[in-house]
Amino acid sequence: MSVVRVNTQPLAGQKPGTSGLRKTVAEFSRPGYLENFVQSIFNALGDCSGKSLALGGDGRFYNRQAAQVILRMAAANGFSRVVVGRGALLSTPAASCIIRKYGLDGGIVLSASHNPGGPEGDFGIKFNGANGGPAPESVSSAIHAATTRLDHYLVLDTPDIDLDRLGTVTLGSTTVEVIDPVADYADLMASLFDFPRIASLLGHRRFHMCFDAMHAITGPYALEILERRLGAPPGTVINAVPLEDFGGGHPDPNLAHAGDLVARMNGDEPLAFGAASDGDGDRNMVLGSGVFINPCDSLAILAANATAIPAYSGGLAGIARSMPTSRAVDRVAADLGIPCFETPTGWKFFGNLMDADRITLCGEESFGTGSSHVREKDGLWAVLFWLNLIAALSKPARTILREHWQRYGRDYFTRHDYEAVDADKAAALVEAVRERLPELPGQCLGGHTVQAADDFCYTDPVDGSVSAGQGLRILFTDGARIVYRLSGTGTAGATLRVYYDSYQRDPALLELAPQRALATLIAAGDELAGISRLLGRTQPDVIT
Ligand code: G16
Repeated sequence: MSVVRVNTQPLAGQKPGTSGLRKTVAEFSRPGYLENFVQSIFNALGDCSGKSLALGGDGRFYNRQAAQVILRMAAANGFSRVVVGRGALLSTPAASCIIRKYGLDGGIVLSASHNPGGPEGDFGIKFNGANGGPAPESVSSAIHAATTRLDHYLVLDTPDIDLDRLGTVTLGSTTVEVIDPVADYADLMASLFDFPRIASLLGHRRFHMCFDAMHAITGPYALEILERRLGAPPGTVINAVPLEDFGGGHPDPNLAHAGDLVARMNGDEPLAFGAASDGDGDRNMVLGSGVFINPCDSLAILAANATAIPAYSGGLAGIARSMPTSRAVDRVAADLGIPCFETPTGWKFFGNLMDADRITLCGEESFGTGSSHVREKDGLWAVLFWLNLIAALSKPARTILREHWQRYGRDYFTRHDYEAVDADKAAALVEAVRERLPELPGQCLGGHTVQAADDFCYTDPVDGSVSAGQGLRILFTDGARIVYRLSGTGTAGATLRVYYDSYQRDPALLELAPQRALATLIAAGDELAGISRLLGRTQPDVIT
């Protein structure tokens, strides 16, 4: 077993996006592509000797091969310990849990999240730090800089190890521990929630639920927690076996892609509660009987009722949401008299606030909700939070939602995605709106008068780092808002995201369909940016 130094040269385009490096499998399989990026992570960390890592991924195509390469490279770079989930599996929140629980120096998570998988699909790799959270921008920039000046990588000349057997293997001077990917995470959940109470809800003859794991990583986690530990009837978890191509589906928990769940919710025996998670287990969608609970509302409701949950019974230090997320949670924070932070899109921005005990809960419109129990968003955690709430309040999810709107008013929200558009055209569209920002205040767009317009810039209150260019905000005098930004997670062309939200207090107008409630704003947003004209798209590809 010897360390081999392989000469290489920088490969273009290895700049981490919103959440690590996401590319097609074809791109990742190019000779040296994965190795270059992994070596750049290690170079950015400095001297790796004696350091420890967690390793695992969402099980998508190329996950196993990549894990073996990373283990050989970690050994060659001097890591003393790598903790890897059996089968090279770890959900994103479980990876965060393991980094924190075992006091590791960081972790590598193999995932392209909700993007499709398989040989024709996407792959991804992200680095998390010792706090268990996604690398902050400073670390991502250092990794990217390292990719541009790489001339060699190190790899141990050794065969693959058996990742399907629990136990310890030695690779050179590195100890590789293959652990159960589920147990630590399931124990953590049991420590946060009132499991006996949830078990009694799940055992109630009139409460039926379904969890759709979408053939992605949460299958084994949901089976262990919902069916084994909490006693939900067998079959509660559907699509529970992780598959390398997610069964040909798109592991994105929304109404468009979680078709099996939606069908069950609306079947002959309608369910009281439904939920789904994504490829790597960090996103969640929750449905009540006959209602979709928007992630922005979900965050607000969890915050408003947090003290009903054992882990949060002492109250919340503060709350944070990403900028495009509706301001529903701001109203709760104001009511509770706790701080509310507005961060750029990307879970990495919440880490500092949590580490400094400034926030307990946080969330994003992109189906992400979480708390300081780990440093990633956490799909199953959100589902358990809802179940605990339903049990503690003895009310169905739809009643909890409606009562929340009656008390706080409703923030109507929708996001329109224009996917795989020409990157230059998308950039030009955003630039054109940016140039118009100074002239917009006072103008009337679709019946809404602009109060302010800016390009969101965030100064981290903990370390003072500044993140500029985080999305264009058009704020209206009636409380409505339009946000334009380009996605940082797509792999084909560009994805333009346009977010619309408006506030409604009138009790008689709280139950409209969001597209209807926001119709004038949507027309104004299309008109202002010239979406149909410049992109040639008359309809968004995805509406959430
Ligand atoms: C990632 C990030 C999220 C972000 C989402 C969408 O989620 O962790 O913080 O909101 O991407 O980002 P964008 O709008 O730039 O595409 P995930 O679940 O894809 O890892």
